[in-house]
Order: sequence, then structure tokens, then C-alpha cells
Amino acid sequence: MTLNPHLELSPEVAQAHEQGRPLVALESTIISHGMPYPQNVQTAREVEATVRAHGAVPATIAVLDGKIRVGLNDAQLELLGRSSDALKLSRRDLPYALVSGKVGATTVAATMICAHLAGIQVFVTGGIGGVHRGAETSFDISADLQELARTPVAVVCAGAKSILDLGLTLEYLETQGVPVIAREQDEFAAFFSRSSGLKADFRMDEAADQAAFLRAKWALGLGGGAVISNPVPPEHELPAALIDGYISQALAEARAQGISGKAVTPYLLARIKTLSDGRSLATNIALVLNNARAGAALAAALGADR
Ligand code: PSU
Ligand code: MN
Repeated sequence: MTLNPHLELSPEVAQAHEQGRPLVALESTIISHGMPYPQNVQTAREVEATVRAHGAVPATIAVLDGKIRVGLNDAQLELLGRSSDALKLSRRDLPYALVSGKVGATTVAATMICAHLAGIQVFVTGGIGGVHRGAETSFDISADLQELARTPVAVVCAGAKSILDLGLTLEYLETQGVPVIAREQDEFAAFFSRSSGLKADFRMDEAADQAAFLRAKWALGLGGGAVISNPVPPEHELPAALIDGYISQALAEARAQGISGKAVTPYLLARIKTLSDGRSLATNIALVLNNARAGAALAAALGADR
């Protein structure tokens, strides 16, 4: 495979590629916009270590110095974690980040694009973007959903936050032909809580079954990705009633302040963290680590049959 000239693989990722070892992509917006410093950098390192401990090679993705970096070293993770002006990159923003030379953190959408360019089929994150509450007037629907429809990468996540309208998010994914596969339970996971009250499309607990599904999907030429919903471990779950109160308050504040566009999600995440006195952050970290285990297993299962 010839590598796209805008990509730069780290030595670890390049070697894994040559040896045909399973790779797991990781996003960087969760570092720059999703969590505060220094927990963001610590978590990024722990997630990478967890992927390695479970038999796969981590590839955290960001745009630095005009290159799409696939696999970041310690200094690069630290730079992203400390940066207060990193760009939040979705599909539309990637070329700008390359030509401007600015520091850019990739969202789910942009990470999927870069992972696919690098030949990586599995991507682990915390939660995906989705259809926002009130989208019928704001039109705020994350570009993550369109990306799932077009780019062939499986996204392992703890569902989506109920800052979003989860029912509409599932409807949108259905329309776009994106399968939602649930682990451990029949329901789509609700990020801080296991239960969303909404059924996922399929239940597959085993990585081997998820891998077989993906192979069949791609062999049919259907393209696009899939959502693998992995609920937060029960001991780290936050009660839905508690978190719902914080979410309502954060949403009301965002509306009152006229926050719009790509600033909405980072604003809500930061407010919920403050309102919950840091409890949301502890849950967020626990669920990402849990997703790293499931994602490494899936990458290994997919790789085993290449
Ligand atoms: N949801 C989270 N944490 C996050 C994000 C979403 O629980 O960090 C980030 C991801 O990078 C996701 C992006 O791709 O926010 C979605 O932003 P928007 O809603 O503006 O599309
Ligand atoms: Mn949006």
C-alpha cells in the first residue's frame, strides 16, 4: 500500500504495519477539547498502554506541523494536552489544518478518515457525536454520523451522551445504513449510564462475531463504518437522574449564552464536569479504558483473518 503523502506514521505504527500487527486508532479531540489537563494526557497514555496490554498497537491521530500524524510520541501528546488553541478538526477542516500548519485535534469524523488512509479498521473513543436536542430548529447534527455512513472504520464507544437526542441519533444512523452493535446488553449505551432505554440493532458480545459482521459488510461492498456500543462498567456508572440534571442545566446555559456550531459539545462537556464536581471525568476515563480493551480485542480478531 502506498501511503498518502500527507500522512506520517510513528516508528511504532510503521513497524506494526510492516509486521501486520493489529492497530487501533485513537482520537485527539478527546485530549484537547474533551478533558482538562493533566488528566487528558494521563488518560491518553493509559489508553495507549491498555491497547498494548491487550495485544494491539495504538495509533493516536492529530495534525501537527502540516502532517497527519498517526501515532504520537510523549511530547506530541503533551503539546495537544496543554494547547488551549488546538483546532477541533472534522471532515471539512482537515485540509485547512494541513496548509495552515496549526495544531489540530481530530474528532471522530476526522480520525475515521485518517485511520482509513492509514489502513486502520478499528478506532476507540469515549462517545460519538450525534443529533443534538432541538436539531429540528438548530440543524445541529454531528458530522460524525455522516462519516460513519461513508468511511469503513468500526468505532468502539460507550454510546453517546444524553446531551444529544439519542433516539434521533439512532434514527439518523438507521437512515444512513450504519449498524449499531451492542456489547453486554441489548440497549444502546448512554455514555455515563449503561441504559438509554433504546435498543441497539444487534447484540454481539464477542470480538470474533463483531469481526465476522464487519468482514461480511465490507465484502458486500457496503462501505461505511459501524458503531460498537460498549457500556460503562457498572461500578463507574453515574445515576441517570443525577447526570440528567447537570445536562439540563448545561444545555440551558449554552442556549442562554448563544453557544453554537462546533463550540457546543466542548462547552457542554466542560460544564458537566464542573457541575458534577469531577465525577463525570472519572466516569469518562473509566469508560474509555474499557473501550480500549474491547477495541484491541476487535482489532486482533479482524487481523487474525486477513
Ligand atoms: N462526545 C464526548 N466526548 C468528546 C466528543 C464527543 O463524549 O470528546 C468529541 C469527539 O471528538 C466527537 C466530537 O467527534 O466531540 C463531536 O463534536 P460535534 O458535536 O461538534 O460534531
Ligand atoms: Mn455540531
